[in-house]
Amino acid sequence: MIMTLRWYGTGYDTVTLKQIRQIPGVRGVISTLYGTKPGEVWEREEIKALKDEIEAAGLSLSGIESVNVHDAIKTGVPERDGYIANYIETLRRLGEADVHTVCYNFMPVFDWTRTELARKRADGSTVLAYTQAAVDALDPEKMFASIAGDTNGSVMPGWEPDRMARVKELFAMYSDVDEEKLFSNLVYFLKAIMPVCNEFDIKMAIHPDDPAWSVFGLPRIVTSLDKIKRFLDAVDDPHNGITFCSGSYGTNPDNDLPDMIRALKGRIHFAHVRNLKFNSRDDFEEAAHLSSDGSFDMYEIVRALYETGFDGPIRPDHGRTIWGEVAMPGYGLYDRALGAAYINGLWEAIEKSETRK
Ligand code: DNO
Repeated sequence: MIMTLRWYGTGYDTVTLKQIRQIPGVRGVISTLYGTKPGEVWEREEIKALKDEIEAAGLSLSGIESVNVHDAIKTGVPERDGYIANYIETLRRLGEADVHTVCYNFMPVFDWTRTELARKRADGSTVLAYTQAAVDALDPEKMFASIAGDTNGSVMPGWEPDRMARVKELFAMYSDVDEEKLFSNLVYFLKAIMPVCNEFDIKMAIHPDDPAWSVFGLPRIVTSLDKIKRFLDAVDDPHNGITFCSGSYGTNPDNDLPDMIRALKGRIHFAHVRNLKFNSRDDFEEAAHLSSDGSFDMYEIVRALYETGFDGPIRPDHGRTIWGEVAMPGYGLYDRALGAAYINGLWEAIEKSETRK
């Protein structure tokens, strides 16, 4: 595995490359051109500038999170073909720049959904949290306003204000898109992009729906092992793979995380490793990465990745906000650095105990 940290880019992130370089074992960053909009073709010069800046800091650009998919592709309207052509061109340019891992999602309207961005835990840290009751009671158009006050001035991925201003229009676009239609639109998209992925060895890593069930009645199709297997089989190419995000699949306690990792051997191209603490089935909060702080067995998760020969980029995921840091919720430096160190520790211990047998 290659240990990485997500980095939004100079001007967007409160964390610097210099700081990331000092986290033991972190070799690369996962980044994006944060200023681009879904559907745009990425400029070669901008890709190069991003890569050069990262490499000048002694790190590598280990993958892109995300090249976002335009709503026309997700909804399957006739304009999708033009947007798919743009997506293919962006992939070509990334391939030419030697980028081989691309994360994206196929969630309608909202990317990940949380109902609180700063829930206080007993240790005084603040974390992202989700309560189903809050979602049920909320008008989706007010979703953004309800959390906007806690973003610490950052633009949250998937929650860009101009996108949120169009929420009503977005819901209308998806009004006749059910799970089957969304699924076939995903398959159509993947079939179209596989040739360029093969040409440049680009591993596509779909991010799961978070939480792993329908919110506001919108369809969700990347939530469980059966559903993943269905779309991996529909486009049976090793470049069609997944981001294994423990915190997203883990929102549904019926998902056995280590078991899923084993079943998806070879098709996991990127790993997001984090822990959640369940207060009830309908209420969870993000915890420190350490197993005992939450509800997941992080040792078993990392062990399953190790045993299946996972060699792609991995990153600690959302951290708690601690030590007075002011950062994008979930994406501060301190707790993610602790997470990276912890995952590295688990990996080293597993590797040594396996190779010394
Ligand atoms: C949240 C992230 C997601 C993820 C996208 C991938 O923190 O895990 O925003 O990056 O869904 O496209």
